[in-house]
Amino acid sequence: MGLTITEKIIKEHLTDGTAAEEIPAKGRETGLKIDQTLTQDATGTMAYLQFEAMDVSRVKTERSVAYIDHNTLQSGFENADDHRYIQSVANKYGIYFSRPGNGICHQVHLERFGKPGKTLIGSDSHTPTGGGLGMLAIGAGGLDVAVAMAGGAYYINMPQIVNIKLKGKLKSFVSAKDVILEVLRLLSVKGGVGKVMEYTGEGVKTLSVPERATITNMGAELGATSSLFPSDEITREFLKAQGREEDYIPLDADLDAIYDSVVEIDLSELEPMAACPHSPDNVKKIKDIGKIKIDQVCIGSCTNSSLADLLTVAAILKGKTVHPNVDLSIAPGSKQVYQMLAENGALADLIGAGARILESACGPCIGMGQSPKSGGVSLRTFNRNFEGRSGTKDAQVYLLSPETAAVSAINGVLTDPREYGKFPETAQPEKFLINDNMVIKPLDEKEAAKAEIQRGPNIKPFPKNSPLEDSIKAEAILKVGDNITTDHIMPAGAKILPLRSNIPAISEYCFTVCDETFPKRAKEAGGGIIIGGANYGQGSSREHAALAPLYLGIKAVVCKSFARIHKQNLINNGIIPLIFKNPEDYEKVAQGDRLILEGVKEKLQKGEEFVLKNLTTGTETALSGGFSEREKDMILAGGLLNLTRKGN
Ligand code: MIC
Ligand code: SF4
Repeated sequence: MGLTITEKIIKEHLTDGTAAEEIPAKGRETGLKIDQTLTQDATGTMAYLQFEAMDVSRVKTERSVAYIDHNTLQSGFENADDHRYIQSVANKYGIYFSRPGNGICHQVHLERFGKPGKTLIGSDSHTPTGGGLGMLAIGAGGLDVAVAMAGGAYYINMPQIVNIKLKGKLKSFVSAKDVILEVLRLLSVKGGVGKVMEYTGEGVKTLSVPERATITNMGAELGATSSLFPSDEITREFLKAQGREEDYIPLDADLDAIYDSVVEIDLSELEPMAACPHSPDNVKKIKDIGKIKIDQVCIGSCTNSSLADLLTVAAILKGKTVHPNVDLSIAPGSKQVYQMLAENGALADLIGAGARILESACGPCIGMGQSPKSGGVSLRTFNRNFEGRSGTKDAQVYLLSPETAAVSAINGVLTDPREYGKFPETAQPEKFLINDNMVIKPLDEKEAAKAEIQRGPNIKPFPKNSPLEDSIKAEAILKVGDNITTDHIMPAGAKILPLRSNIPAISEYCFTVCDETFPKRAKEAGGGIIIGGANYGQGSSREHAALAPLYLGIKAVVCKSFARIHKQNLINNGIIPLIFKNPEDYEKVAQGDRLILEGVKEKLQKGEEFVLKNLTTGTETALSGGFSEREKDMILAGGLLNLTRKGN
């Protein structure tokens, strides 16, 4: 039987005693050997505190890289303290350190480190960007990344594999962003949960590596475990242009590979589209949305900040002026992109048109500046438009391509870029500018033994959980609806992000997007149970969306379904995630009801159904867990760190 690309990579990386030729059954928990890891600073501090607690002298991966790209606005000592801490850990433990200014982790990793056929996990949900190079790249919680750095396996449930078959060629002014927006329109933000999206077909040959990476990047918005493209001659050309042709291997699905489902997309039929507020799957054609007045345009983020993207933007803006009512900001994805734009003059075209040029970092994508005006309409080439994420609660954020963003910035209204006229073709370089002077190599083992870790006052200890209680009696402290994101649970932005290393302080903002009183109420009640709808915890990999509720005393989350990374983060930290067996039972619990779960340990161990008794209404509701043996042990111990300590 032929194999898919995903199965080929998984087969090469099985760790859990499965015979090498066997492909694990769908849904089975599967341990993978991890070749590469990446962290970013907003999740990295926690990941490295956890790594330090594991008492390993050096990372065991082929390549681990620590990036500083999220918390780059230093309006107090906090972020700078965290950067220094991460740099000192990287130095000591064999991790490459990408300095602030070197760029967004996913863009830099694609350019300088990613390799076809390898496994990569990163403490950031957009790690699947690496799938553009034919790697199996997966977003994970910081603790999972710490375990992988220490040589441990990373566990996934053997995914369904969806074949997205591309044919035809994109027309002018239609871009890779429109491809992934189409996939989101077809499949929704829950459509990828438990799945890997594999792109095949003749259309693949028409897409460059950065275009492929835009598509795999936003596979995160489908909730997919990963997304990937074959590794082919286009991959070889890209790696060669990055001066690392030796990293190339060809990788493709077998002709008789069997997929769980197939989605066909004709690239030549796509039109410019946008994801409308407030969800990446609320996708419409630009021409159907109409010429709405806009206040802001932001170009950049790990989705659309490649050299090719910004050269096109520069060509569109050359000799023009940004509309007087529009604020345009541009953040090149990496130092390589930035310097090349500078050297070929495109940067001058961007500046000349009136763009506000930002540093190479996440910036406005995570609310680190550039929040729109009250009720402002902001067009962004980013990947997430969740309510409030921009830093302005009532802003209306649209996600779209660099072409649509640039043309609209000139016109002051949302514009179908095809109205611009002739597409300004740009020449792509045969060689990228290679200068890794902003990547610091770690110390050798002898030197490392003497190196000190620098810990600033912003870094507070990691919250500890106690082993699972047999009876959980608590209030339904909060009830929320479907598609709650980690930006609802633990908001980010310039004000809150500097508290990422200080769980007691950051907890004061937990769920405040939904309910300002939540942290206070939870503390007064001594914790509680959270009731949620479908796809609870979609979005980022931030562990803080588990750590802050843990700190506030949350014992269990009961909902209709979970997003993959968040569910894992809850388990890793000893909060039990349970699912309504019958989704309609969601209606049987109201916020404030007194609830009790009894015989929890035995039911967990035996894999039995849980019963949620509602002491306020007298009703009973069946809940399921569906945990693997490994997950059961983690929940019983009160989290993975407790379990590791117990094992020692
Ligand atoms: C995001 O895009 O939401 C982030 C910020 O990159 C997160 C990580 C974080 O919260 O630190 C992600 O995608 O995982
Ligand atoms: Fe950074 Fe935005 Fe990408 Fe997250 S989605 S890694 S915040 S650029």
